[in-house]
Amino acid sequence: MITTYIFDLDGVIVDTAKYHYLAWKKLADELEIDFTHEHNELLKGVSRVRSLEIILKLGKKEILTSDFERFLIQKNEDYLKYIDKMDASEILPDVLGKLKFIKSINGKIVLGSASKNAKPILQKVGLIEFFDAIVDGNDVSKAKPDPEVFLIGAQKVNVNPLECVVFEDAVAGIQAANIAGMLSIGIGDKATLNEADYIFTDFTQITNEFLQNLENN
Ligand code: B16
Ligand code: MG
Repeated sequence: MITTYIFDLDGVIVDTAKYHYLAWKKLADELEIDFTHEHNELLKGVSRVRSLEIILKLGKKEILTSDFERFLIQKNEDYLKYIDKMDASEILPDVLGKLKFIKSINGKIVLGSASKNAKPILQKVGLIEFFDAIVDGNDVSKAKPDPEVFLIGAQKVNVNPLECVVFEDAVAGIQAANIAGMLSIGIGDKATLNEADYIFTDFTQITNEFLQNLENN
């Protein structure tokens, strides 16, 4: 029986990918690296450090370790300027309705995100109170597809991974959920997320009955 609903953040609850893009784009321009929206897709669900490695590889640039650290800080400061302006209007369609429904059936709600900025973002959009546990980029040492982030989430609310369902927009996140033995639900493109147990374009396509009757066999 499913008792616990684990949500990824970026691409599932809010679309912060557009702000990551703007902040990375500014840095890439300064480094004279061509960085497009297509390139930004490669960074979804990926850690901050790995994201910069990918961008430098795209531009075939090698930099000093001290510059690497400085660029990470600079990018995050730029990103936080966008986050600071976020409010509840940025919650993706029907996420709030589904969180309320899960609470009404006494389901546990957990965040499982690679972002180190997850808590301020949830605070900004007014959703932090819904979460029984938050696991983010500050808590994990291994990135998705490693299942660590979701397994810690299950542990924090004292449930067996088999009782958990994960909502994810990134392939690596779906793989992490599957490896954890959790039910996986892809939010986004059917072809991209085909390793998920179920796939929906967004939460408006998911009924309350579906959420209540989920089983992990
Ligand atoms: P930060 P998620 C991920 O969030 C983003 O998809 C990814 O693009 C970003 O690099 C990562 O968080 C780290 O974010 O720089 O804020 O620590 O999809 O796992 O919720
Ligand atoms: Mg995501």
